[in-house]
Amino acid sequence: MSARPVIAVLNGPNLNLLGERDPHAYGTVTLPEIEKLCHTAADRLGYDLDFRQTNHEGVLVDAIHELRHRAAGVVVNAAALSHTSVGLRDALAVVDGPVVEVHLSNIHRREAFRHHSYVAEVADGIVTGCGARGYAMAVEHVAHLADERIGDRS
Ligand code: DHK
Repeated sequence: MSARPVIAVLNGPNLNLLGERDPHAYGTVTLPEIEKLCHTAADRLGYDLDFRQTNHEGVLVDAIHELRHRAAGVVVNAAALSHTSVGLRDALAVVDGPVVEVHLSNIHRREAFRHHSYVAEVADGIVTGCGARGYAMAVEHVAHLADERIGDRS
């Protein structure tokens, strides 16, 4: 078992199609490439990475339950579920560590139905519109918040 704390990065529906899906909105970077960016950021900050993607709301809720005590921090791009899922919001509300929401696109510059996020109501921070780099920024910020909570480990 790893001695290093874990940052979880959770991805919701359709994000497995990054690279081919609406590149104007989401860019051309694929999810495996985003995982590498997150891994590099987490590793540099002394964290292991648990990176997941699912197209199923219940699977995402189960993953959050599983990680709620184990993860030092959670980064989440719930994708379309951000705008619809109270269940996901309620699951994130019981996570012990900090939660940072990330979106590739700037959800506030898009259709009105994307402007509200249930996840935002329980997030400690939000990165939106910074593309794939936003994931690395979110990992960095959640690590910073986790470090503050568990005492600076340096
Ligand atoms: C990804 C999605 O799939 C959309 O449903 C969200 C988000 C925005 C993103 O920008 O990463 O509205």
